Parts: sequence; C-alpha cells; structure tokens
Amino acid sequence: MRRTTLTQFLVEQQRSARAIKPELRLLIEVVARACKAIAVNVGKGALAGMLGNAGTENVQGEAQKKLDVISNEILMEANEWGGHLAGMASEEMETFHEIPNRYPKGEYLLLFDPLDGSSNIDVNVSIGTIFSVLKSSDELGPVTEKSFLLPGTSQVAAGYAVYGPTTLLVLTVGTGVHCFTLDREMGSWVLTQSNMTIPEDTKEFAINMSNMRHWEPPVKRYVDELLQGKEGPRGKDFNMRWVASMVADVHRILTRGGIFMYPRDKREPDKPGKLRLMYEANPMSFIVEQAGGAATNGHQRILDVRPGKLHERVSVILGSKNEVERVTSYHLA
Ligand code: AHM
Ligand code: MG
Repeated sequence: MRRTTLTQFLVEQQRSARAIKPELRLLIEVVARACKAIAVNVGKGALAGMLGNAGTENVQGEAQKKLDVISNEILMEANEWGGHLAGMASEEMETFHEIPNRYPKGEYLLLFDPLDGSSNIDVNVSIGTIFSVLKSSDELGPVTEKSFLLPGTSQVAAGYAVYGPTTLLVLTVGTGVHCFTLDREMGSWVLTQSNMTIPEDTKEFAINMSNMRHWEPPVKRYVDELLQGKEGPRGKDFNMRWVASMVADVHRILTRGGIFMYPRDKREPDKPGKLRLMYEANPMSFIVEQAGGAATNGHQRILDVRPGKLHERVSVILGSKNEVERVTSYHLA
C-alpha cells in the first residue's frame, strides 16, 4: 500500500489544491518536526527527569511543568531561523517574540500552546501541542502585540499533536481536516485519515462537572437536561467523558462526535472562561468548523471574536453542530 507522508500531502496542497504557499508548507513542516521532538521528550518521562514542576510560573500565574518549558523551547528554536515568520507567541510566554534581525523574516505569525493538558503530564494521560498560523497584515514593519490581534477567521493553518498511545498530528489549511500518525521507526508523519467529519448529532458530552455550581443559567439548563436522560426533555441517555486535556477531548469529538464545553463561570467574573482564545480556542474552532462542527462562546462564533489582548480567555462550546446550536439557543432565550 502506498503511504502518503505529511511532506507529500503538503506538496499536493501547494500544487494541485493551491491551498498553501511554499513558505507556509515549510512552516508547517518545521512545526511538525518540533512536535516529533516534543513527543520524544514526553516519551522519556521519568527516565530523563522530564516529570514534575519547573519551579516557575507562567504569565497566567500557573505553575509551569518541566515539559511545558522544554516544549516551548523546542518550538521556539525550531521556528526562529526558517525565514517564514514575522513573530511567535506562546501560552507560556508573557509577551510575543519577534524574529531577531539576524534571521530573514516572513509574513506569518505562529501562536501555540506548547503542551496542553499540563495537569495530565505526571499521570501519564494524553497531552498535546496546539498551534495556529496567522498571516500578518503588517507590511514588513516591526511586529507589535497588535499584529497578533486578528480574529480566528484570519488563520491560514491550525493543528494539534496528541501524545497518546500513538502520536498524532491533526491539521487543517482550510481544505478539510486530516490526521497523520507518527511512524516512530521511520520518523515520518503518515496520512491515516482524510477529511475527518464530526457527526451533527451526539449522545456524548464533555465538561468539568465539578464547576456546575458556578455556571451561568443557559449551560446549567443544557447539562441538566442531558442528565435527565431518557426520562427528560431530550428523550435519550447521554454519556460523559472529560480527559482534562483539550487535545484529547477534541480529538475524541473529531473521531466519534460529541460536545465540549469550558464555559464562562462565576469564579472569576472578569475572566470570560479558562481557555485561551489565541492558543486554544481559535485553532480548535478552525479545525472543528472544517470538520463540519460548530464553535461558539455562547453568543458569538469563536472565529469572529476580535481579540483585545494576546492572552485573552474565552468561553468555549464546540463540537457536534446540532448540540452546539441548542446551547446557543439557550443563551439567546
Ligand atoms: P493548560 O493549557 O494549562 O494545560 O490548561 C488547559 C486545559 C485544557 O486542556 C483542558 O480542557 C482544561 O484545561 C482542563 O481544565 P480543568 O483542570 O479545570 O478540568
Ligand atoms: Mg492549554
């Protein structure tokens, strides 16, 4: 059987589909290579002293794990010198990083959550990397924070890697969603699923139920109805899953449908949710929409949200279309 590698896939996207420019192809390949290096480090675990805290905090005041820091460094180093980027921004760095003058610069901006699902690192549960590529609208001028503050509709590529039983890379360049599996012996990403689609209906939901008392009424009403199962207004039983790694929860939804919610809650009233718009919500929403699903903050399509700052947070409701639309209608009621 002939196997399609990521390189072949991207060349094809460049040549026939004309979906990407050669510079974007190279950029995606560099990110994918960095994800391989992260996978190697994740896989070493305790053997190489990779587990545990780094003893530092990130800009959001969260304790950084050693692997958060290592993954961030791997992505930064891999992408700095390629000549395709104007700048980078990371969930783990306080401010954006402009490509230094000693390297050529390009027109793209790369944003990433280097290791998503940090609470799962030390317990050997799936974790991942999420990335988003924006086309800079600045005409070769210096990069500022404002350069990054574009809505998710400006993304030209987005993807995530999952470091689980197998290492996967899920990617969109706006022509559907495609999944590659890492062949560890060969060191190559092999296309294993093209055009992933999320079923419109589902019987599975994902939310951290321990926050229920803090939710706003529309989400409370929606989940209450799911919990009533066959006897309730929905007339069917629902199943619940919560990995607590967004990459793993979203990957399950891309594989068999479902709805994922990390809604705004009353714990910190000035924070509109836990997840970050630029590093988590936007790339995942682009992928989910490309797979036929929907993504909203309850009031607005996530990809249309205009960011006010780099580390902006957002309420996230995404997955099977009909369920996402139902939650939206409860917000409007
Ligand atoms: P992280 O980027 O610090 O790892 O946090 C994001 C994670 C998501 O992957 C996951 O959906 C969520 O936070 C889990 O939160 P909680 O621990 O509140 O259930
Ligand atoms: Mg994260």
